[in-house]
Amino acid sequence: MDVRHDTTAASVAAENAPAASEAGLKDDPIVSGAAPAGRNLLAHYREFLPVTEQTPLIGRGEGFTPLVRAHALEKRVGCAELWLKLEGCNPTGSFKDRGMVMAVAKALEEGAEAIMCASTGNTSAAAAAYAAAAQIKAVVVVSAGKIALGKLAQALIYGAVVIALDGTFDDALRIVREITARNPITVVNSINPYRLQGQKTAAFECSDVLGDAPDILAIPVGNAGNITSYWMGFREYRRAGRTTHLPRMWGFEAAGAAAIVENRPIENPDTVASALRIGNPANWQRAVRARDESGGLIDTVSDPEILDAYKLLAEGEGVFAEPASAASVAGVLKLAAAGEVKPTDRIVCVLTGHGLKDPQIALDVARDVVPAPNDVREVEKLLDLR
Ligand code: AN7
Repeated sequence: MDVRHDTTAASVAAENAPAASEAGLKDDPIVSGAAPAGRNLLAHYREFLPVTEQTPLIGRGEGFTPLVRAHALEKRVGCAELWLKLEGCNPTGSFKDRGMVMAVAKALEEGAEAIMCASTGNTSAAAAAYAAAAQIKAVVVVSAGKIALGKLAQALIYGAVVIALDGTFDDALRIVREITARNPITVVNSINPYRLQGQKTAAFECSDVLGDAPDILAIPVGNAGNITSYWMGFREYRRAGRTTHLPRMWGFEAAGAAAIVENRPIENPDTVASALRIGNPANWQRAVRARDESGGLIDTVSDPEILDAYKLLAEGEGVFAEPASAASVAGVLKLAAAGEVKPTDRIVCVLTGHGLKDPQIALDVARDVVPAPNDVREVEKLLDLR
C-alpha cells in the first residue's frame, strides 16, 4: 500500500512551487518541505477560508490526513487507481473536526460562549472537543440509544452537556434550530456555513497530494454537508488553477435512510450505519446540485453491502473505518459491478470516521475469539501447528 501524506504531499507541493508561491503559501512547511509537525489547517488554507486577522487560529491537529492507495480494492473495482482518504485520523476520529475547528474559531471571533448541535454522534464528539479546547460550553442533542458507544464516550469526557432525546436525529436538529434561533448559542450543525468552509479543505488535500482532482470522489451522504463541502472545495481549487478538471461526485445514502434517492423525507430512518440515520438532510438541495453539476450520482447502498465493504476494508486493506464510512467503498463496488467504472478512472473514496467509534459492530461481524487453556501444546494444537 502506498501511503501518501506528509512527505509526499510536500514533494508534490514542491513540484507545484510556482503556483504555491503565487498563492502566498511559500512559508508554509508543506510547501517548503520542512517538517509538517505543528501545521495548522486554518493557517494553511487561509486564503480559501473565512479567516481574518481577528480569527483565532485554534487547532487540535485536524486535517492533513493520509491518502492511501488500496491495491486489493483497486483490482476488485477494476479502475486505474483507488485511494482512501482516512478522515478517521483526525483528532476526534472523523472529518467533522475540519468543519468544527472553523465554526468554533468563528464563534470565538464573534464572542460566543456556547455552541450547540444535533448529532448522530461524530458532530457531537467534535463539538465537545473544540468547545473544550476553546473553553466554551457545548450542548449536544442526540437520539436516545442511537449513537455509537465511542462517540457518546467522547462527547461526555470532553465535558459537553449531552441530551438524549426521545426522538430522531431530525427531531433533534429541529429543536436545536429553534433553541439557537432565540438564545445566545451558536449552532454548529452544517447549517452553520463555517462548517462547510472548513470541511472543503479535504478536497484541497486530495488535489494537493494527487497533483490534480480525482476523476471520481465517492462519499457517504447523511445530512449531505460533506458532499456539498467537497464539491465547493474542488470548484474553488479549479477556479484558482490548482487543478485541471473537476471530479464526478458519487454520493451514497444508506438504503434505509435514502431521502435524496427516494426524493422524500424518511420518517424513521434505519441502517446499521448509525451515523447515516438521517431522514431529512439539511443540505439536500446542495447535494443534488453537487451531483448534477458534476455529472455524478447519488445512489443507495444496503446494510449488507455496507458491512461487506466494512469487512473488506479491514481484512483486505488493513483499514478500520466505521460502517457509515464504508458506504463510499460499498457504492463504488456496486457501481463497478454495474459497469459504471472505467479502467482509466482514478477514484478517491472518503472514509469519514474511524472504526473504533463503534466497536460493537466490529465484534458483531468479525470472527470469534479462540478460548484456550493455559498450556503451550494446547495453543499450538488450536493453531493447527505440529
Ligand atoms: C462517519 O455526526 O451527521 O452527509 O451528526 O458521522 O455530511 O452528514 C454525521 C454524519 C458520514 C455523513 N460519515 O456526512 C453527525 C452526522 C460519518 C458521519 C456522515 C456522517 P454528512
